[in-house]
Amino acid sequence: MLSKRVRRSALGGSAAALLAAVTALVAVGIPSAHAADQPLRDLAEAKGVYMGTALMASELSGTSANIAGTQFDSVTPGNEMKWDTVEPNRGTYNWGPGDSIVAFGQAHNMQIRGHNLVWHSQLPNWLTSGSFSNTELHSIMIKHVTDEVTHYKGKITHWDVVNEPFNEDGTYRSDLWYNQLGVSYIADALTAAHAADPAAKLYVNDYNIEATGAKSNGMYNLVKSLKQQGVPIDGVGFQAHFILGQVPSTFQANMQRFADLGVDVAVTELDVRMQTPSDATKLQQQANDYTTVMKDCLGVSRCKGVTVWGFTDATSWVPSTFPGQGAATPYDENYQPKPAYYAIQAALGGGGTTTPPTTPPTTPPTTPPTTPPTTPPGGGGCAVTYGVNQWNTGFTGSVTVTNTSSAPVNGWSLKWSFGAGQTVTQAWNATVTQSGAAATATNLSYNAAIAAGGTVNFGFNANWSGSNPKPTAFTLNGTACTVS
Ligand code: G2I
Repeated sequence: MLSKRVRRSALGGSAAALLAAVTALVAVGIPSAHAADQPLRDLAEAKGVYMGTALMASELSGTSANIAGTQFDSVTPGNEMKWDTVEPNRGTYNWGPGDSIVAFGQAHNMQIRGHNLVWHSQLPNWLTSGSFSNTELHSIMIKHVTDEVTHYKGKITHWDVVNEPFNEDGTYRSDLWYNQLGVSYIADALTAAHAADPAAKLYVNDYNIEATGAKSNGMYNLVKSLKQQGVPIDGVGFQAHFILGQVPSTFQANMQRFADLGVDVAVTELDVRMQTPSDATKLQQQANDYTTVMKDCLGVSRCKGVTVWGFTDATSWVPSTFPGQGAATPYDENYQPKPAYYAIQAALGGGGTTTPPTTPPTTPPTTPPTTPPTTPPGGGGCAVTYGVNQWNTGFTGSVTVTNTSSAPVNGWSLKWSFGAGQTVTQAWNATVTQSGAAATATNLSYNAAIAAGGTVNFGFNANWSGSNPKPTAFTLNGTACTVS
């Protein structure tokens, strides 16, 4: 209903009508893309689960690092612990990339999911073209598993020990491992991993096992048999690489039947891809899909957490693998949260309730302001909206800066003063520095320009105690802004 109204107005081409429609959206409480948010990780922890993301070593600084460290409490290396990276030559280990993910996770108090030890893909040439005997291949596998798990002993909470062992029909995948070693390679890899780090939770991980069906049955029978043999298996990872609108209705019940075998379950690589470009309807469907997955996990007491396979469309694996598809993650290519982000937040019990209204009260003040606005109407300047979502001793600040002048801004610095000792700890979409009460946000390279009439948004996390008054004055490049 609402989106149709917006579409008609936009097609009509009238700026006034579009503005009215956007105002209507805000007035009915649809969150702006930058509504202040309690981080997903805090919400997840309150529910007893973790909220994770895959990250690549190239994402450990700047905006991606800020968002990942702020919003997620578990990290899975996208590629950095795979065999081709870790052991590019036989017996020679390259720990640097994986270590960088571990260091980031530790610095941000995250759990770390090790991914992965034995897989059919991303294997080094020396291994795939070595023509090893079965006995030698077995010892190569055991040594690799033992050495990698030992290197990360005590640092990895969960290991994907065996990745993607099944065909779609539930038979074992015809790969190097199964073809030469038979199905016992799975038990042997798990046993070696357990010997190297008895505290790590050991998983078998696969895709297209989310719905009940042949492939899921294959995994089910494997887990059942491993448990019966006393093989150390702690969990099953459901990758959950979904297509828009196709989250299987049996997902929760399927996870539950695995849990009933006595193992944990986790959603390990969630994304929901669509034909690009995205539009409001698709993004809403995607949000619904994310909601479903979150609820499915929360509905199974042994579901330990959900990991998204990359949190931003900027670096998702999807477009290069499925040309014409993408937009699969909760943040867009500009690192702005999408409806899917808010869906995860709401499913975890957050959002809305503590967020102040984004629109001013409808009743005007009884007395007109005695001082004129600092910026004359229509004159050059800026407008700032400052939103807060606070809890215990922390809060997320969300700032929108509009360039109300008729000239573009190239490079910006926004200054304000905190009234009660608030201290910024992290920021995204800006660099925020603080000296005593004085805070300064400066642009990052990708959002330095603000067109005339344009806006930028940034956010930060901060500590507070006692009280948390909103700043009352902001300057943009030295010019006072109006504040709401
Ligand atoms: O394919 C999606 C995921 C399915 N489940 C297992 C995951 O490990 C897998 O992750 C993806 C990574 O996200 C991609 O980043 O695995 C792909 C390889 O199977 C990764 O792609 C590779 C590219 O194919 C290489 O060309 C590239 O050099 O990433 C490499 C490093 O950027």
